[in-house]
Amino acid sequence: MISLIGAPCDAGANMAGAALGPCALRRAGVQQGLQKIGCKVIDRGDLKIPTSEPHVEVQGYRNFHEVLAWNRAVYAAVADALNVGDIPVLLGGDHSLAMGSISAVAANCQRQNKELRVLWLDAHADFNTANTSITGNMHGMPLTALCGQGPSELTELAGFAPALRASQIRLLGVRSVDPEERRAVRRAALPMLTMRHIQGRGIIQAMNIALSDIEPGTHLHVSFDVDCLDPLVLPGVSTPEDGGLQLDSLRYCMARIAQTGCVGSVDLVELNPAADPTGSSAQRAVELLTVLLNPHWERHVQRSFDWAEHAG
Ligand code: Z70
Ligand code: MN
Ligand code: MN
Ligand code: MN
Repeated sequence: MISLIGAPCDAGANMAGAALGPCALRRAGVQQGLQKIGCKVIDRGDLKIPTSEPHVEVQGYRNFHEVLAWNRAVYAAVADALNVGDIPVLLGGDHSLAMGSISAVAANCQRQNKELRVLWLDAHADFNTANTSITGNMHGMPLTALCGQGPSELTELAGFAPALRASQIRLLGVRSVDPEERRAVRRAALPMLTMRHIQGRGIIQAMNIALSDIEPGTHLHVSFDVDCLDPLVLPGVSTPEDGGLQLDSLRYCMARIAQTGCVGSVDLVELNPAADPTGSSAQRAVELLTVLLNPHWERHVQRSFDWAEHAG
């Protein structure tokens, strides 16, 4: 069973709008789309947070209290879904929410003695701390917190820290890294397939590398920041970056990931419906999610393979 969990939060983002994501994804038919391909889906509705002191910056972390409150709520909801054996699909909301969702996944994997891998599809590396960030926006910081850097309220959501080692992460589609963030990425040896890598090797090779050493039985968490797509394909984001993935390429990535049979949890984040009033961005995001979660991925993969081979 797939558990849809809405988290209308944009406290971690650079502008308002991502909080409209869950509503727009439902309007684009996320539940029906997944049911149509044969998934059982329960929509658990939107999370709420207690009203906290708003808009306070704590040691360089903007809106710290709201972001923390959202992540505690996300942690609890994702943990509940995993406990009953569901596949949680977090409908964001901005990408700071991945601290809560992946912390819950890491705690669950630890209890069940399962390997955990995180595929992070994103234009950005999201590997800032307050010290390296130019903006203070916490959607640029979730991976550092998960790797144990930052305030203990964030790093210890799982009950232990770090929730993740850098070697468990694969970033895909990156093309915007801040200068100090780049140094941190290198220091941590964070595995990253940038757009330059993908354009150089081709998408087939890039996915071979990204998925090369996944053992059967691994829990695969896919953190899908929709700004990994080219803004011409998906304009509805808060931080568009040129030179992103084309629709066919990402469809192929999603099909290859589905083919592992290991997808155990998903974040769908950073959709900003206010930046695309046509609603086509939400529809594209939903369509890609249905490729990722398709229980009949064999046919999809064959079709995408045909395409990818011709594209070279
Ligand atoms: C920039 C920062 C970011 C997502 C934008 C942008 C980070 N590196 N992350 N959108 N998902 O402000 O730290
Ligand atoms: Mn992101
Ligand atoms: Mn991003
Ligand atoms: Mn963004």
